[in-house]
Amino acid sequence: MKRILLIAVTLLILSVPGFGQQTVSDKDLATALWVMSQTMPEGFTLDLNTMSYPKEGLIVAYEATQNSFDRKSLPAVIKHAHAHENLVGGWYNADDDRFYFDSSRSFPEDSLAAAMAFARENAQLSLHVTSLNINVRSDYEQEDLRIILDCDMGSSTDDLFALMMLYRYMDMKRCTLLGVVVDRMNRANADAVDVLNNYYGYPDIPIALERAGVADPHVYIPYHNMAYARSTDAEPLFKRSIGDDGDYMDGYKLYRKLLAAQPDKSVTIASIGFVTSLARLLESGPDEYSPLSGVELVQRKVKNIYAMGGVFGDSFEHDYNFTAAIDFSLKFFELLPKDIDIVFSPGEVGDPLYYSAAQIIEDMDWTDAHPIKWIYQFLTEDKFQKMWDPLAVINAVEGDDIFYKLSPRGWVTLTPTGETIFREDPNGNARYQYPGPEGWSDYVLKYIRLMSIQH
Ligand SMILES: [Ca+2]
Repeated sequence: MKRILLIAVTLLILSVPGFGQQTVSDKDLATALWVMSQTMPEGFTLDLNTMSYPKEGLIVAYEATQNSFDRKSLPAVIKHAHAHENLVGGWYNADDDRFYFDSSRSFPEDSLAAAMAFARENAQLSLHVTSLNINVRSDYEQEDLRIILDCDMGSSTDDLFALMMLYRYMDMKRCTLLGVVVDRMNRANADAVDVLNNYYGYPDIPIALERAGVADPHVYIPYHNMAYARSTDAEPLFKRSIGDDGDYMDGYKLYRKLLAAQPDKSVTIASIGFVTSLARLLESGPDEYSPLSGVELVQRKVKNIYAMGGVFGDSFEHDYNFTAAIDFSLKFFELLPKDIDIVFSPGEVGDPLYYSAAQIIEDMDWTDAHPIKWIYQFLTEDKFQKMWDPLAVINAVEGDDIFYKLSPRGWVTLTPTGETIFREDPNGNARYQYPGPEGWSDYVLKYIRLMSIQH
């Protein structure tokens, strides 16, 4: 009977719009919050100003109210909330079967970097994204992560999102993007990367182009003209650092230049396209940047490789990235030093990550002139492209086994017909990502979307 009464009190309090704390005593509020904890196992955020549940916001708890999990703790939580943002969060922790209360702060959803910095200052494990209803981990180690992105920009749109995620990770100081190798032969594809570098605020990141790679790869979505988009006044829509007369280094040359300048075993390569530039790097000899051969340089400087590619599950479809340039790929597999870890994100893992054109345009509605949005508005219909490439970037930055599981260690060999064959061995250098369980793809897609809405 008492419980029913409490619920009634809570519902009464919450059902009156604008029923502010002036008219609800802190004692009643504590009662209401306690009832909510008993009846809302999914958790809640309550704005004490309006007595309503916010529909948006990155919610971060204050460290000061950490470990408030019983009814006695509520007055202190409410007091702290009144002195700060008047926001109280509640969440159930299945690990210890307790419901925790926090005084919280809300950041705009496009301010992830600021919210993340605050969460880390406050020793929080995660922050809550209200509109997407997901929690994002904030207790990561701040590593000195140095990444080279090797992409086939210009064929599929997932490369755009992989690069976008790297800029966002840099906003959060989670990595340094040393350079972008465009493993495609048309300079327009490098110009597109130049546009993205500028758009996302990193105009000086070096870009290189492959000039002896795959001659005529299949293009799923042609967007190489994005770099030359013009407004109705015929003005260039997007800024570039490298003008039409400017030049790009060869892919393998930029690899050599960047690797030579880095500490030993410090560079992560995210390979989300062909491996032609990597093969040419491994075949290269000493030059003005390093007296080492390509193999020696990679062995000394590279820490690990995260590659989108490979087929290890039940699918009979051969991988695209390796088969499109099989001779280069065979060379890459042959020459890659065996002590360098390589993690594959097979196509089937990314297959459920469908980010629709309509959703992309909506998520980027905060600006008119956006290079990725422009592609979806003017160059392509929805071709049901999946977000395969961001997985390799996410794994590279977030760490192994965080965004679901990797296989045991083993060795991967590539056959001349493009099959990737995995042989388990605890001493092997290779692992591959397993397809996620139910709900996983929904989470990952929302995570990518969260990055899209940042600005
Ligand atoms: Ca790609």
